[in-house]
Amino acid sequence: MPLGPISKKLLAAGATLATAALAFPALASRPEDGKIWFQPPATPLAEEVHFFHNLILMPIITVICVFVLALLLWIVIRYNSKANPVAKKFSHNMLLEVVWTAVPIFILLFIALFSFDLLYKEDVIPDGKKIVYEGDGQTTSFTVQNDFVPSRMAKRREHVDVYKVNAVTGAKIKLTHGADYSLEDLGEPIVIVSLSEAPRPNEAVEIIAGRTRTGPEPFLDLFGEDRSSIVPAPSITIKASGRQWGWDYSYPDFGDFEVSADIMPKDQLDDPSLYLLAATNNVVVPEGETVRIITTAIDVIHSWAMPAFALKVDAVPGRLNETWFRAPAPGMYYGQCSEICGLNHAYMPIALEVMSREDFDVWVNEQRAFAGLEPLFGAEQTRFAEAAADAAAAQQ
Ligand SMILES: [Cu+2]
Repeated sequence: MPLGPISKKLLAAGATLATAALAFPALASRPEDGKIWFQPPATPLAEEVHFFHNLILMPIITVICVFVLALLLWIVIRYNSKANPVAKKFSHNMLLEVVWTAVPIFILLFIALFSFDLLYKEDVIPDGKKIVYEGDGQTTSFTVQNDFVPSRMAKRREHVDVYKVNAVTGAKIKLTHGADYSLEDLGEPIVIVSLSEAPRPNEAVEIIAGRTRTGPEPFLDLFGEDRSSIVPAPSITIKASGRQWGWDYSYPDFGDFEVSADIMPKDQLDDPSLYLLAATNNVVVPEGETVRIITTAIDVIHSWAMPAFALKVDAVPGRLNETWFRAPAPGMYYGQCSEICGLNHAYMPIALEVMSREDFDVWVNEQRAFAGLEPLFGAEQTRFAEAAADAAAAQQ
């Protein structure tokens, strides 16, 4: 059904509202005094959560509140004992009862469409895989092993993203399905990606296959650009253990060294406004990589929360919960324990530092040294050497 001018206007107003809400004054990724609303979203998934809140939930809640208030006022004015001294005696109205049961069901189903999608994304760890092919100026056809579990196989064109990367500058361009490439054998063990133009020798083709796609997509396919992308599987797992009163982080992929984070005392802070947010140690992750967070607790239930990532996962003794995020731009991101866990609940800050992979490797080596372990990353073992090896392996 084509949209009428009024609904088009409404949608445009909604899109403007969303842009305004998303472009709220740039704050640091931390709570600030006197502010309301969310912290700005730092990850694509957080942007989706904001979209759900700002453009789906808020309008529905507002309409319901205004409607119920109007009904109440109407009844108070029209049917009070002065205005309506003789009340009618009927007690049922079939049509009305069916309507007031059915309408809320449809409203909830509509909300569920969006919210189940988000819940699923936050709960299921991404399993996307990235394959890089060097261009040779001739080859236009590339293959992807579709070796996921059957329910997670690449079956639709949304399950495969293709980029062209300039090997010299590192500039990355997302290619368009149909115009720049076509996909064959989706849902089969090997998917074939055919480019309309062969990548040159100084170019590479990056293919990402997987089912977890995050980031804003055009609203109803009408407004906004498509900034969504498939999320690669986590390259790092961090275990966060809550305890009264702090967090212990261990890095099982890098020798299981542990970092303890307690509250930074007020008199040791350079910036006093960071009191209750800064910790004695930061939990550190590398920029752009997918991080799996596993939470547990050693005494009572705590909750690991990072508002800028729209993440909150309970840390329950004797149990492991997990979630994930894609590390945003380098910087500090602050959260706090978000389950009332006892007397010093307010004194369990979560300070997360995102740094470049090179700095992260140095940090890992330092932490391993503190734990009495050999360095893991040497000059020849950086990410670039690994990436080059991967690319070489993929070519064979
Ligand atoms: Cu706690």
